[in-house]
Order: sequence, then C-alpha cells, then structure tokens
Amino acid sequence: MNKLTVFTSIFGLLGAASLAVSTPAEAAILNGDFENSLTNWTTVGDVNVQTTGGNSQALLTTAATSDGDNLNVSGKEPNYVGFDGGLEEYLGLSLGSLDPDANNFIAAIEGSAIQQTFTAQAGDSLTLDWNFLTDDTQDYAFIALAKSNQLSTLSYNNLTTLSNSNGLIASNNGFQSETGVRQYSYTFASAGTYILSLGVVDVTDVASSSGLLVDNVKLTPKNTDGQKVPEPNFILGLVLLGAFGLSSRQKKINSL
Ligand SMILES: [Ca+2]
Ligand SMILES: [Ca+2]
Ligand SMILES: [Ca+2]
Repeated sequence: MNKLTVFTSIFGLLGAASLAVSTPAEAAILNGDFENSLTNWTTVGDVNVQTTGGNSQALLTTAATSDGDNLNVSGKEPNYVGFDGGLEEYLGLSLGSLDPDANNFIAAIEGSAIQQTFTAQAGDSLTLDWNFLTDDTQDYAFIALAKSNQLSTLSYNNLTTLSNSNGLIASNNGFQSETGVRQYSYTFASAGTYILSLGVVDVTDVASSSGLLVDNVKLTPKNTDGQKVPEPNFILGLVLLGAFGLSSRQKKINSL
C-alpha cells in the first residue's frame, strides 16, 4: 500500500464520518408516545390524553358539549369543517378535502385533529398505532401526510381513512364500537419536511360521535435493520482507530 492509497483511505473514511455526523441519529418526531401529554403537538378541537395502565394515548373526538355529548374529553368543541377558519384551514388542507362525496351531500361536518411537522430521509419509516371508535356508521378518522409545501393539494382520495364498518368490534373505550388497535406504516420515497395530521370527523350530521386513539408515533431510520444507528462519536472512534492502524502499518513499510 503506497502513501497515496493510505491517505485516500483515511480521507475516504473521514468523509464518511462527517456525513454520519451531519445526519441525526434519531428522527425528529417528538412525544410520539404521548407520555408527555400533548407537548409538541398542535391540537384542534376536542383532544386530550387518556391514560390507562400507566400508558398515555391521544384521544380525539367529534363530541360537542353544546350538544350535551358526554363523550367530549377536553371541554373544547370540535371545529366545523368545510368553511373558512374551520378544521381544514387549521391543518393546511384545502376546503372540501375532508368531504367523502360532497356532490351527493356526504360531507364532513365537524371534527378534531392533531398535527406535527418533522423531517424524514428517503427510506425512513413512519409507524403509529390507531383505534377508531364510533357510535355512527358514516364518520371516519384520517391520516393526512404530505410534504409541507404539498399539503394543500391533498384531496379526500389522498387521505388514509381509518374506519372499517366491516370489522368493528364492541368497544371498551366509551363508544359502542371500535376497530381495535391497528398499525399504520409508511416508508418515505424522498427526503423532506413532512406534516402529519390525524383527525376524526362527523359526516352528514353532528350526532352520534366518533373518536380516535393514537399512540407510538415514530420514525425509524432506514439503515437500522432493527438495530440502533451507531452514535456519531462511535463512528468517529472507528475512523481514528483505522487511521492509527494504517499509519503504524505505513511506518513498518517505510522502515523495511
Ligand atoms: Ca403511549
Ligand atoms: Ca357522527
Ligand atoms: Ca358531533
């Protein structure tokens, strides 16, 4: 190995190390397990944290206290949908994007949501646990996920709707029925700043409420394969060891 090869190897490794240092080891979805209440989340409408067995989850509902609906969990009313200043505008969605079929008068009327902005790299995976709770047949919950500059282009068909009228079971969460806990997963095709919104809406009328439980929202970096990404200091340590190893070998070669 000549000197040029040694230097090329060292600088190649240092280049890799500086890349690793500039990429955060942990992705930036904060308080995705809601163990710190609703910190780091923007909330609209009726949202609170429900804690059972030492575990906290976000609970969103369409229940308005003004309708005498005792399923309300925060004392705040759900926001109306489909008008300026309503739920869609708060979330950055365009008016009408939450209506399943406005031409046939199947429109979202009022609802609640949570939102958080974060940065993802290509190949990162977003996962979260959700449970749709309902006393109705047309209400639904949704996930809206888009790059921050593309959020307003989402339509109803781009939303992930969280409801399953064929698979509902009896609920122990204050509502008649629920889907049970299910997991949502999405792998990002490109890096960027993304906005994640989760919400629940009344459809057609404001009666018979629905709710959404959310927990364990997290971003997993692409190169973990189930293992933790090495800390930057550890990577730098490997590079320095490699560099020392090479330079001592170079001395030996020079002394021959
Ligand atoms: Ca939790
Ligand atoms: Ca309803
Ligand atoms: Ca309602």
